[in-house]
Amino acid sequence: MKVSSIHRSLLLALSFSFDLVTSAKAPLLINPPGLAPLPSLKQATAAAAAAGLELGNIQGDILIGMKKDKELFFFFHINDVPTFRSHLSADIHPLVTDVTELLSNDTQPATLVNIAFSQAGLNTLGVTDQLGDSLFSAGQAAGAADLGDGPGAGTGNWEPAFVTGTIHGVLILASSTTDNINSQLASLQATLGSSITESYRLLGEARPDDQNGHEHFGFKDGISQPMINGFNGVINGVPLFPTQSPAIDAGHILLGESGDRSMDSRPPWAKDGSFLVFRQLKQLVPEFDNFLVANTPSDMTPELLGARMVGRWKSGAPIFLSPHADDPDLGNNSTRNNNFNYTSSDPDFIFESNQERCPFSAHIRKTNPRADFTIQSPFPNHIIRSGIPYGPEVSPAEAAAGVSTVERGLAFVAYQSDISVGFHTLQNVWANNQNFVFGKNISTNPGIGFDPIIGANQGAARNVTGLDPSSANGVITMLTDFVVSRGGEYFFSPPISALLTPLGA
Ligand code: N7H
Repeated sequence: MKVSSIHRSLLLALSFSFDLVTSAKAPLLINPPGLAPLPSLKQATAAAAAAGLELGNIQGDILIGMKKDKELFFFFHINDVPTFRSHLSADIHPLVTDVTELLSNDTQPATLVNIAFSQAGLNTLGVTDQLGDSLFSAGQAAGAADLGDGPGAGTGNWEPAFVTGTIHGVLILASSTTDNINSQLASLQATLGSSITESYRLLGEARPDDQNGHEHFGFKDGISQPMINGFNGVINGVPLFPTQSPAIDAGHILLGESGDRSMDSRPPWAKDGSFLVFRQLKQLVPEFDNFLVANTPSDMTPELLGARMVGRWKSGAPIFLSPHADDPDLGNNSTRNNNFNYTSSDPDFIFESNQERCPFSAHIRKTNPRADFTIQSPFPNHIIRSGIPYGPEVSPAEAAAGVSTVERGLAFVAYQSDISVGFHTLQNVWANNQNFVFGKNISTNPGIGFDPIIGANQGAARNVTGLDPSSANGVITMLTDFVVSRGGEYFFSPPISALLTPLGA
């Protein structure tokens, strides 16, 4: 065992024995009913052994998903490279939380610590190896207009810190309390001193009470995630969670693993890292609610219109399985709420044209077309979503006026091994492209419109079809975006070993 591994194991054992003599601590992760299941530590260990995956070298946030309670994104700029590199090895490396630690309350730290670097950050650290992803290398601001962000060159609504390309890295701190996060951050800042400066920070918080696990429009989020071989996918030919999305090879998310399309061009030290797409997506909640009321066709309710825009009811129940009314039992049941692929055994159901159960443009169908997508099967365009809501609840005054006066939204995080195949295809090629049609629908449905939730047209109007089940070709024109990009950055979340070499010193 390497010295660094002994150090990490010792810390883990100490924190574990400390837990034994103190009262039960609050779990680090939330677990609202209906969210994508995590494996037990035993299941994950068996899956990893079968697939040859080293879960202890993978940063925890990559495979955990949208189950954080409080989460701080602390963006930083490196001023003093030698000092930062030595602290990265000596002080940050032992703290970084791996996947296995998060799978049991006994081994979870009080605060998850993960770290990732932009291309500018890797350049600053003197790491010259190319990771093999041109979007990562260019940085997110360079492609803002391409993502549909607007106005103008794309960065008009962006948070200034994201525009300049001077963010070198992000520390991700997550816990059950903001006090824990603040004390972990204070300790890290005391250690790192002036070797870094803060560029920007965003605090995410799971919503309270019955909205726990729901994003700000009110829909349960984090339900559908790809199952990963070597973690929660297929073990020795048997799916661990057979009613979930089909399992994909770990290399769709992790560099250098089976399924990574650019496996041969990755530097060896980057194996088991993942590209982290961060986006601060502002949500105009009272405006969205008003839009639903004002635009509901006479044969629908605002709730149904909203559900058809998303593809799920607020409870998480998929409209494809429950097309006429919400079904909270279905929404809460993770063995049923993701068990569909838009096909049906009903002989009257014409798959190529039927939008009665779910519009082709619905957000979850645009971003994961399931059996619609026959051009390539299985298709490789998958991401693990690990974001969290940010900003306060809508106040009674905002709801009454129908106008947002404070910012709230989704701190969107997506992990994948290829940004172009993952996030960028979902946003640019599918959500923003009103003429994109999936394999099964090519002949009958040219031009299904934008994704009504995240489809973006640089602030200009967006047409959406299929929202009214009785008029599939009817067009609803959306003059306002209810999700507005405030920018972001592309990062690389390295394997934990790389924090020693080549990133540390
Ligand atoms: Fe989306 N929403 O509340 O409407 N998303 N999303 N997303 N999203 C999903 O299945 C939402 C965004 C995906 O496998 C649900 O977890 C909001 C971006 C994918 O069936 C809900 C924002 C991208 C899925 C939302 C936002 C994606 C998904 C259903 C921004 C990628 C899984 C719950 C503020 C570019 C699809 C669930 C599947 C699901 C919402 C952003 C992608 C409720 C409000 C930017 C792949």
